[in-house]
Amino acid sequence: MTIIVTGGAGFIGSNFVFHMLNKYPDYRIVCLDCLTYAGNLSTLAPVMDNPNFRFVKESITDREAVYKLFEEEKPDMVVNFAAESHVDRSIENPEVFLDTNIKGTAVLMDACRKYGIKRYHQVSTDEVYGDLPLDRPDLFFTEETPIHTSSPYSSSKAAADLLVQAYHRTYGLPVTISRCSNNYGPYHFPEKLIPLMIANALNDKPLPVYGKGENVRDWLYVEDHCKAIDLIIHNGRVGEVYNIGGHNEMTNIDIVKIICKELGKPESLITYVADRKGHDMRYAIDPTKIHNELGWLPETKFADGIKKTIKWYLENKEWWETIISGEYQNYYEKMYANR
Ligand code: NAD
Ligand code: TDX
Repeated sequence: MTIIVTGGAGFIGSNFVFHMLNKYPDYRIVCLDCLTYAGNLSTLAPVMDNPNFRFVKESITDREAVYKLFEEEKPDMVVNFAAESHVDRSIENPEVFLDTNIKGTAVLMDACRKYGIKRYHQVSTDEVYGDLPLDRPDLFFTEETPIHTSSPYSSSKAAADLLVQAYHRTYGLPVTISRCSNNYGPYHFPEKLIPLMIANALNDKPLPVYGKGENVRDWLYVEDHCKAIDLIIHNGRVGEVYNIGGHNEMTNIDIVKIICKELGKPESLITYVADRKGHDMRYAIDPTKIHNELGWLPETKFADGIKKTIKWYLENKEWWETIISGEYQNYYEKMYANR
């Protein structure tokens, strides 16, 4: 079995590469990643010498490079994690989101059509469903919830999902789609809420909470997401969408307070800043389908997962300190200068 994992130098993709190489010692895992600001080759250092692993630095939007890779590797499956993934960046500059998230997905699927494939899996997000109101805790996203996006990021992911479904119906491509809630864990890029707050708190820097901090996200430990995708690509039904989430809804402000407590830092570091434009209020996944069909359940409780995550950031300072210097610093200063 040869699997092309795109975006494998990013947060979830790298965790998936580790999971697959560990669990399936006879699989060949080929990581296709063009190493944007969010991709980090040092993340993959532990598997670089593994004979079952190959890293290829190319963009999923480069048709020629993608076709060449398919000719060389003749993959059985493709799992597409590669994307521009940060909502705030999409609000600043949507264009690259359209290019990578939409066009890149089409190029990958064209390669799958041309060379044949057993499964194309699209890693999508709960953000394609839009948001839920805070005063209706009885409402959850199911696979039947209409697509109703808020940001350029989520719109580009929704467009990609629609293309995936179109390629299934029109060309009979054997696809699956998963829509997961917010992940957290090791190798999470420190522009996202949890790693940003950990890094800032450790540096005694202000903790910028958007708006009133009342927005709710449904947090899932990254390993649980990887296990769900593993189940879907092996046992999921072709043409289906599977929601992934662990019924772990929390407000942003509660998350930040937990991080302060775990690190022994004062809550006075919390700084309320201007809200994100078009900020989604609440995400909440109904994971009944993946539980009933594939027996998936999240294994990591938030109380344990956040401790493990904080421990990882304490033990891997070099990884994130390198990242928050350089180009990222310019982005950070620009993002927060006017808030
Ligand atoms: P990330 O930003 O950490 O990593 C993205 C990776 O894709 C990077 O390694 C980057 O170099 C690579 N990449 C970007 N553009 C590329 C291109 N044109 N060609 C090849 N590689 C490219 O993202 P993440 O948080 O790990 O998210 C991975 C996937 O999961 C994305 O598709 C995202 O939409 C989805 N998702 C993320 C979350 C979350 O909470 N992080 C939740 C649900 C779904
Ligand atoms: O500094 C911050 N302050 C703050 O209050 C940041 C970076 C975020 N926030 C808020 C915005 C959100 O309500 O925290 C919440 C989480 O923000 P992000 O970490 O940026 O994640 P989110 O916008 O929810 O999107 C994430 O989950 C779904 C991923 O980045 C997406 O790729 C995924 O599809």
